[in-house]
Amino acid sequence: MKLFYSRGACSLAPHIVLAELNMVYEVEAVDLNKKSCVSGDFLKINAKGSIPVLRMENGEFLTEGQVISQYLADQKPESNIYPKFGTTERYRCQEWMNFVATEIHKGFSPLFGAERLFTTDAGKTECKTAYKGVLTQKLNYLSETMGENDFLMGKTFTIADAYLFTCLSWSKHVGLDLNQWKNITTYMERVGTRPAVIRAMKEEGML
Ligand SMILES: N[C@@H](CCC(=O)N[C@@H](CS)C(=O)NCC(=O)O)C(=O)O
Repeated sequence: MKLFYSRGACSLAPHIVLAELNMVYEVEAVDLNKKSCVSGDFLKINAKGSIPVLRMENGEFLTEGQVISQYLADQKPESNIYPKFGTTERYRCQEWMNFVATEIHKGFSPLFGAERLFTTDAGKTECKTAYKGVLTQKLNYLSETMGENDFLMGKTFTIADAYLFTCLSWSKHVGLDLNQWKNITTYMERVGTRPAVIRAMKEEGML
């Protein structure tokens, strides 16, 4: 299997999942500005132009990070990284995955995109301030709900944690100080010291 990624981007989440599952995999970096990679024109791999993309064992390409992580976890159901089919926990995990995708991941997007989307400095600043406010509300909710739990699902690390950790690691790039949420900073340290997380970050040249 091969994961197409961009350093530190949302593709880090399935990368962490690959490492957590100790799968045999390769990674290939994508230049998102040029839409190119060593394999050639990235748009031929994913016409949507976005990472992550997984080339599965059968040679097909699978896109959408949430789905890639679920697919990978289902290759090793004994791993506990994603609750078993038919359990309520599985839907709780999907509930977190969807929250991270739509509220946290896409909550960060305007903070990165403001430079491109707005022409005036005032517009850029207003956009960033507004979206930092929205993200702050989501993180208030997250901090209160997680409490002092080790992980989103309680005691067990799941694919939702790989995704949340990835998105929250962007805070430093957009001037959002996580120190205002002690539960979240402790969580980031806990997840950030997992061997598989360190491995994936090293493979992306982040450490
Ligand atoms: N719907 C996709 C979105 C992934 C996404 O937002 N990827 C970003 C990086 S974090 C990207 O590739 N941006 C470049 C682009 O879309 O041109 C998913 O959930 O996997």
